[in-house]
Amino acid sequence: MAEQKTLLRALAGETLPTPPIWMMRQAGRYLPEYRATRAEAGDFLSLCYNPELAAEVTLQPIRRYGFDAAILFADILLVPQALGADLWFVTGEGPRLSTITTQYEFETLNPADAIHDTLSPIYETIRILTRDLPSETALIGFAGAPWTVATYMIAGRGTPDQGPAHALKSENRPLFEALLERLTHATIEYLSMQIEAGAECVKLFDSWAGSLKGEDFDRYATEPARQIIAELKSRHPGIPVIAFPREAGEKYIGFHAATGADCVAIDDSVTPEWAAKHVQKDGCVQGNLKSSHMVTGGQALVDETRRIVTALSNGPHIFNLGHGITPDADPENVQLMIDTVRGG
Ligand code: 1CP
Repeated sequence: MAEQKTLLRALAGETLPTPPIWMMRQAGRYLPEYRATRAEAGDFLSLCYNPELAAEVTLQPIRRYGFDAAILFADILLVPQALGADLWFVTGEGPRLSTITTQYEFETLNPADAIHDTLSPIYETIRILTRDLPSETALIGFAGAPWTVATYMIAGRGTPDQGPAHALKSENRPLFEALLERLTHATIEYLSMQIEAGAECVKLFDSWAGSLKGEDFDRYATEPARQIIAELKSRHPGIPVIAFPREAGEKYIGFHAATGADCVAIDDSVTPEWAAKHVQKDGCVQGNLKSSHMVTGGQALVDETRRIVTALSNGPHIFNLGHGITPDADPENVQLMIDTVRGG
């Protein structure tokens, strides 16, 4: 019964004796079996659009570790591609996209509801996973939040300070807002189809939310998340949503209520004690072990894992890292983290 999956119980607000656990980027380059399947696929995007192989890499960390949730293998930048942007990955550097900085370029984009032709293999990956996942493992779908995806579309690449997106926001606010609105609608369409295909929960990654300050945060991080969550919950009553406004700091406070998210994921720049006091009172909290412990391991990993479990034990909690695991992580340290969470 779906209700008995531990991840869904925590999302419904239950305080469990042992928190469910999964890990951002759990299918990834730190795993030799991922590297092998990726080599078989050819390149990263071919892997994302190959439902059999994408399902395979989604399942690999579940087989190896028995995580309580699987996250669909895909990428937040598939949405800009489905909207008509060119997308490619430069080995060792990261993503590159054709840029949207003028009204003319914006008008070349497809309408929000025209994304499904490109994204249909992703929905097929989900259908395979609903068949092949163990019955106790929850399936998480995801998308990037509009602001974060826009930062890549405006700059044409990842940027340390999201400078080009901030520049467009101040120089041509109507165009910037039109782009965010297109992304808000595309994200609703995309996540809605993921839910119809079998995703039991969806997560909204706003990886660069922390660079939005004050009112900008409310307008471009909180408000799009609120719109997306309201529409998803109206189309799919009861669907749980995890929001991750990374590095939101004080803005984590009240984010559940302001957006309707069932769970707020926190990064490692806030302490679990602070989150227990200020954020968990409003609902489930996910996080927040530093990813570097997956590289360094040892007693520090055990101590910090126990500290997080204890600090967040009086309310609903999903154990996770504060951000994605890195390629240089040692797979044995992941096992040590899981054993510590489950074994005390
Ligand atoms: O070389 C490779 O194999 C590609 C590395 C990789 C992987 C494994 C990329 C490129 N994306 C992914 C998968 C991915 N991306 C998942 C799959 C599920 C899982 O977690 O296991 C998810 C949820 C994402 C989400 C994602 N992609 C985010 C949001 C989360 C975060 O990490 O902040 C972002 C910002 C991206 C963009 C992206 N895709 C890939 C890279 C290297 C980046 C970051 C680029 C940059 O800012 O420089």
